[in-house]
Amino acid sequence: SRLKQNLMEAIEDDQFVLHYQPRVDPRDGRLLSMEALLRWQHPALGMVPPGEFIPLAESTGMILRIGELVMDKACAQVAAWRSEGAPLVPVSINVSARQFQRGLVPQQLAAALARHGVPGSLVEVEITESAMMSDQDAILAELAELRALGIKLHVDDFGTGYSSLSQLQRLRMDVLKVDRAFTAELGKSNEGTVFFQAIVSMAHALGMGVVAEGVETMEQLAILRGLGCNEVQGFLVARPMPAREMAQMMKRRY
Ligand code: G
Ligand code: G
Ligand code: MN
Ligand code: NA
Repeated sequence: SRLKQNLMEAIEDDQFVLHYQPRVDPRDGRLLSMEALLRWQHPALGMVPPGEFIPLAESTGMILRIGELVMDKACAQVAAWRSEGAPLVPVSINVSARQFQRGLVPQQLAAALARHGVPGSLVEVEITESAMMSDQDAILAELAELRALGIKLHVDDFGTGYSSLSQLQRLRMDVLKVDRAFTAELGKSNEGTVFFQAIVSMAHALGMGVVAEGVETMEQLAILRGLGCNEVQGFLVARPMPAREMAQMMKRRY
């Protein structure tokens, strides 16, 4: 297809860039970490959002090469920020089920960290809840290897799959990123808040942190602060932004 051809050119011509979205402490707005989000800057089509090309990249296997590029770009950026003297916070990258199925994630990421002289403690990996449940044994070994590199593990889109918190604890996941559908319910209904509260208290009891995704209103933020949610991410704080803007935010710390 045309899109597939374009995607192959994008890999060759390095048309991918990462944008970064901050995660802050809901108590004081302090910058704690950030998520790297892939963007495709096509010379004619402009900015193509990931929703329009990740599915094709996955079905064609191109996600394996693109995923490697993402790891390299994220580590290169951390190294660049470091040399500028910006106060660093961890950067999380998204890794899809298809990438984990190949079994190359730990060695690819270890290579990217080494190439750029970046410690594993500055990189985190997000894996969707559904991806983790599909092939537990194979993924378990890879997650253990990532952990050995000092990399923290986040469950992305938590609440949309069928995992139990005890399974996730067994997999030694560090952080639950609660899907934005649940954040959207905060303040609308009592059940929405109660649901979130139950997740936070169980996650904390099991030693996991909680990130709320898709925080868009002051009311959601206030509720999340009250529930003891560890980090918030969403348009209320900032949209995903280019590395240059992110550097300014890092220097301000807010
Ligand atoms: O940035 P945006 O909201 O448009 O991202 C849409 C989806 O694409 C999100 O679910 C996100 O997890 C996914 N995505 C963004 N960047 C990457 C990436 O680098 N690799 C993979 N596998 N998925 C990504
Ligand atoms: O699935 P994942 O969590 O990786 O998705 C991240 C995506 O969510 C990014 O593409 C980002 O643009 C989008 N996003 C981030 N903050 C918000 C928000 O507050 N509201 C909505 N609707 N989308 C958001
Ligand atoms: Mn994510
Ligand atoms: Na998510």
